[in-house]
Amino acid sequence: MKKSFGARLKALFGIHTFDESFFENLEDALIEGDLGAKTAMAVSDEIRKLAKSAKPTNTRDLQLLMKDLLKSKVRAWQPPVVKGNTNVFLILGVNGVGKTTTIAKLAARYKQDGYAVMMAAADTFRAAAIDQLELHAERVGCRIVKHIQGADPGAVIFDALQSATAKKDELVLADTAGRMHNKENLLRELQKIDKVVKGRVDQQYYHKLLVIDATTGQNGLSQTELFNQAIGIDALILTKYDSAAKGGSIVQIYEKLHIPVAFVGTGERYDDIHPFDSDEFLDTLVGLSD
Ligand SMILES: Nc1nc2c(ncn2[C@@H]2O[C@H](COP(=O)(O)OP(=O)(O)O)[C@@H](O)[C@H]2O)c(=O)[nH]1
Ligand SMILES: [Mg+2]
Repeated sequence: MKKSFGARLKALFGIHTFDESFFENLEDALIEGDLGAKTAMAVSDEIRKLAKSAKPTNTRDLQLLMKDLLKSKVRAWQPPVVKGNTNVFLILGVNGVGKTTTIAKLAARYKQDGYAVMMAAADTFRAAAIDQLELHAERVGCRIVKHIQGADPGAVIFDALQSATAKKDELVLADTAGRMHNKENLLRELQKIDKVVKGRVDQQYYHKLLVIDATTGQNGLSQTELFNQAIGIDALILTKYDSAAKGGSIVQIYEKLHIPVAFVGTGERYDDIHPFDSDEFLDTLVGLSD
């Protein structure tokens, strides 16, 4: 299991004073924490400077310093869901990151909060994907609009939005494919879906949420760049945060693309989803809370 960043810091501090090798090791620890080489270097450089003036004398001081430094590099933001309107969350991400599971969790959460929720099965690539979503809709007790496998996802979304308007659903959670015969096909398909939604839903009620898996580390950035370039991403959902991985990739994503984090997934149960809390996230990342 990957040692937590905080544990590494503590170990580091035990061996070294703030000498060159300390900062080199710190940089390595940051890279292993998925902050990315560039961010890791910038952070360790800043800490080098700060350490000169602030003179931390123990690990906790250093952790607090680091937290302070990282504060401007993460942002929490939850998309608003406006009652009495049809709001749309388009849930995006590569295969296996947890899109369908996240939709089930969000459906349960917003239903509990009193919203009329509906699911749209626009991952038509595999029949199993539609069945999986339908099972969740039954369990959560919400409506679902689906077509058959291989159907045009844009048409599924079109029908879903029409039905949502007619039945006064307030939140449409749209599942999408994470894999197709090739990447270009997938991105083109997502652009088509995006156009369909934009044509029917006002921008303030439409949010594109990219799911990234905390355990895939650095890939989070390249995935976000890809989807963001294709259709624009409003916020991230970080899944599998219950694993050993602490999701440092969201720091480099925010640094590079200024995309905030909306929710964090912490398991497979319906209530294992939480609004992202940047303070809590940073405490865990630098090891202040373990
Ligand atoms: N531990 C854990 N597993 C998750 C989480 N979110 C999703 N999963 C699991 O990840 C796997 C893929 O999820 P799925 O929703 O089918 O991914 P999709 O391909 O993006 O739709 C499933 O086994 C889920 O149970 C999470 O927050 N924590
Ligand atoms: Mg799925």
